[in-house]
Amino acid sequence: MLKVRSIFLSDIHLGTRACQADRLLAFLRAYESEHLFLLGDIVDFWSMSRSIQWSQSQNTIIQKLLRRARHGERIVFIPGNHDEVLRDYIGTAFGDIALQREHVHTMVDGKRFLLVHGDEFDQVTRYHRSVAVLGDMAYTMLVRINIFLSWFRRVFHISGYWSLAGYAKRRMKTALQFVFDFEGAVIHAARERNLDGVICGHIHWAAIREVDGLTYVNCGDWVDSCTAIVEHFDGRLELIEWGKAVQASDSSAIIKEEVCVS
Ligand SMILES: [Mn+2]
Repeated sequence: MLKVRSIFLSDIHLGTRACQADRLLAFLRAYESEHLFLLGDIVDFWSMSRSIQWSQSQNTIIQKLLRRARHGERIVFIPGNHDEVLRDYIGTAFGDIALQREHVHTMVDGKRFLLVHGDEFDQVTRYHRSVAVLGDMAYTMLVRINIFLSWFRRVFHISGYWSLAGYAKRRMKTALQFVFDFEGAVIHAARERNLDGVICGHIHWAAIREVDGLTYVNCGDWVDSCTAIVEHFDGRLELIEWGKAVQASDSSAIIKEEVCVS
């Protein structure tokens, strides 16, 4: 078990077929922390209003998180747009997990980061809800096609990691400047509050990068890329690409998952 100071996770989308619960469980078994931040879209109530896909592994994730909180790991849950119904419970606790609208986290080196989900900075989600829901359904479809393609690539021994949803997002980003410059908007919010950076989720695109002198960090997601951010005890932030790390070793994982969630 690797001990880190903090773990940042977002966009797990429990309750959907695409949620990579087994991989997340493996990650949670590998990393232990003092602080664990859940930065939104942890439970996907949007998708569950269409159909619920809740597997045993997804239960185990909830149980593990509650147990970790009970045993002294500090867990803060900031709801996102897919779990916005939980925003009504801001200020209360779920087990030992504190629900907050946002949070300022002080790193070991004294730098202060704004923690948010990020949908409030995405003009489409904020002002064009029907477009956002449609986009969400298209994305779900893309992830499903990708599961099939991964299977196809494995069966025909095509090696290497490749993600259709990731590819589509990269193409969209260049074409549309990804919905009115999401990064710029969150960085602007952090700067206005005199903070050193921001850690968010929402766009399913993990990153650690400097933007205009501040640090932009995105946790990515657990439906496609399987990424997390950790803060080490020396203050170093690391992007863990669990999807790539286990791609070679768990060749049957996706198929197993298909069986267990359906
Ligand atoms: Mn979101």
